[in-house]
Amino acid sequence: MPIGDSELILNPDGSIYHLNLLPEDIATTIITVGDPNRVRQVSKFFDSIELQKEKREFITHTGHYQGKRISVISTGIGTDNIDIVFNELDALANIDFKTREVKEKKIPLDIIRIGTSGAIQPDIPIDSFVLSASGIGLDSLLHFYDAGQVRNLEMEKKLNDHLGWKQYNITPYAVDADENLVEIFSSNRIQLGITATNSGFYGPQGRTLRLPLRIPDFHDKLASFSFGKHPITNLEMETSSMYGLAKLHGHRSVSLNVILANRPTREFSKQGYKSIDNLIEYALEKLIANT
Ligand code: R1P
Repeated sequence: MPIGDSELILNPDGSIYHLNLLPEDIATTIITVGDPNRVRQVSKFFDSIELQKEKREFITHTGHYQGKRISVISTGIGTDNIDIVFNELDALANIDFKTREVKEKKIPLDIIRIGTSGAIQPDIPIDSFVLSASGIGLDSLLHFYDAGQVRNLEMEKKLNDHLGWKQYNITPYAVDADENLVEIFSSNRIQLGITATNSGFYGPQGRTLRLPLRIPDFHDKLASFSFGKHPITNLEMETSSMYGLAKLHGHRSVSLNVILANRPTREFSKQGYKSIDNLIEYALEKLIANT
């Protein structure tokens, strides 16, 4: 059955609705960044750029870095945008836009997030790097998909028993990163941890400006959880849903973050752009050496 016009939405030029891209516009190795300005910050390292397209917050540059074709695309902020970006990237790779049928032979993508995040453990230095071995979703995105087979149900159970947040109608999900990509991007320069993702920056990450919060021990509960070798190291807004949607579609995904804020020590980076540059260079180097 062809996928209907209202479900797979194409623009008049045949490009996919939000990303504004044609199937040939993307590489099979894709770097995602939250901030649209960060696309330029990544592609400035490329040897050549063959394509630049954009619509809304979704900017894409495709080019070559040391012989490897790479696309870098901005997702904007949050898991709602990750839903759009990951579904549309998969459609570009695995749906025939002419027949509107899913292709028989699937093309797997490698999707690497280069993001920024706040640490919730006091000993994680500002400007250091964290690699998310797993993502914990305080957001609800994955609950809308039949995702039982890609979730880490053992971690979920332990976490939900530990948090006891059912009283607030919060039931986090957990998904692991792709194991091969974790290995590829690991080194003594990057700390492995569990990343908690939520659908907001202030209350949903335990920040108070003027509004009182509902969960008094939000950070303490998260920071005192560990599973296997790792504690929850950091909070941001994309990783859990990336891991879930990548696995469901048969793609590999890993999330790397620069720690710009340390929440327990109340510090914030004074050299954010430079530290992000350092993580971009680190990620590109690992990508070329190992994939
Ligand atoms: C919030 O300021 C944004 O920054 C972090 C959060 O996950 C959220 O998207 O990541 P990026 O810098 O990649 O956008």
